[in-house]
Amino acid sequence: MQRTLILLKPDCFQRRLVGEILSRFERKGLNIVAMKLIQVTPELSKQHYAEHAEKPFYPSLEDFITSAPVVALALEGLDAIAVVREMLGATNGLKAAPGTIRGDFSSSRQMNLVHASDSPESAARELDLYFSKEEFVDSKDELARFMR
Ligand code: FUP
Repeated sequence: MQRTLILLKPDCFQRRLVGEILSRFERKGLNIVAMKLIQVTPELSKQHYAEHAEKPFYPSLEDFITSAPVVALALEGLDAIAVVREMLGATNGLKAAPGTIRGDFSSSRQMNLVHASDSPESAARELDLYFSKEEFVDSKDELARFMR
């Protein structure tokens, strides 16, 4: 089992696509093991996007990611990191294949709706950036004992 860090970005929140996109992850069989609504600060953005900090597009990216709330969540499942990246499609919504989240809902390179960790190393780093240990729940079926 793997865990991966997902951000439903400001465009997702403002376009009221949060439910639609969470639903896709749930229907795929991934478990939500942590989730919260937060406002990303410039400091958090710089940590999150450290690898892009010197790129020409970074100032605009920071402006965008801090512009409105995001939903941060952790998904758990078999091969979850690669499975979620497949579900997102290419970074640029204009190039993402139909059927993927970005392919179906985004026509922008910057406003591409969702962030997802791209490797086990970035997942570990990003999960740590957004969640403390206490914020994760056990994904096993706690309701089984209430079935009657
Ligand atoms: P991804 O892993 O698919 O989120 O894409 P990257 O890590 O390459 O880029 C991070 C974010 O920077 C993307 F979500 C969109 C933004 N970006 C731009 O705005 N312009 C670019 O030329 C490349 C990326």
